[in-house]
Amino acid sequence: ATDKWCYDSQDINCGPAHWKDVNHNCGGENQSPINFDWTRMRRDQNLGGITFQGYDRAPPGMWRLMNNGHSVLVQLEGETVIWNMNISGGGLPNIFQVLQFHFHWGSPTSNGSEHTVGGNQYPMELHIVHLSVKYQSIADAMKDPSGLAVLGFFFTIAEADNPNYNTILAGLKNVSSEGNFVDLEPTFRLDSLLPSTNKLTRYYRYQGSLTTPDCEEAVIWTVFEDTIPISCAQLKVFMDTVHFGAIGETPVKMRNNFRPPQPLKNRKVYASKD
Ligand code: SG4
Ligand code: ZN
Repeated sequence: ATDKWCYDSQDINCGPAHWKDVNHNCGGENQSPINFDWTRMRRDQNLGGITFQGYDRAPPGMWRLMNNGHSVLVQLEGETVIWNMNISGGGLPNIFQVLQFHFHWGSPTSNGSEHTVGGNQYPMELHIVHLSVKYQSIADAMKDPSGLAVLGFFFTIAEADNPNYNTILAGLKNVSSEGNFVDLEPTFRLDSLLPSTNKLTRYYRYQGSLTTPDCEEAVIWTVFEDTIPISCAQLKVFMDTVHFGAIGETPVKMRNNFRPPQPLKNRKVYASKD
């Protein structure tokens, strides 16, 4: 076994088909992402609205934008618990604190979401990763099927730029290589990055995993139907500005950093009550 993995499906040494050799979790029974297929979903009347706490104010500290070699992520600096940004309700078994958010995208000629709906892929997908208040660290939470809650949002192409993404887009030039990071002015609210509907009541729910090795089956997934608008030009900034690989390595544009849908196997997928 090797610990090297990559997104290139053509690469038999490190591509997604090889991830189960990096960690056997990646060949497990509850892997993510999946395709959402209406014929295999059931509506659950207990899946009402999710309560978002602290999403509606600029955080009291810095957002840190980082290139981890697989994605760009934005992490809350310092003790996340004191930020008091969390989600609860909507059938979640606990309160889950915001840890970080990141993106998966495609190329100028192909879409790049991880989840798909009726076989259709979207241009980009946002993941907001939350940690159960039962745990102090992500490492502890990884052993519990309800340790993490990740919210997924799809992007759709719009004519106009989405100005709420300007701070992040402007920061990308500072995280061009793996390991780069930059602190962003914490002027934006997390909810400004989300779909502009005021009630996010339409979503899919299932039990799954992290979508990168070690593919731990510790995630309650919630993927929303309402989408986030972004312009082609803005999407191109992700595709052209950040790279796989550290400084000194041959820079390869970070594109197509998504895992393809995994078999549903014995799982049930639920649709929210609305
Ligand atoms: C991305 O590579 C994130 O940057 C990772 O965040 C994240 O890992 C990984 O995706 C898997 O998360 O929501 N797609 S996902 O299932 O959150 C973790 C970090 O490396 C552990 C911090
Ligand atoms: Zn992700």
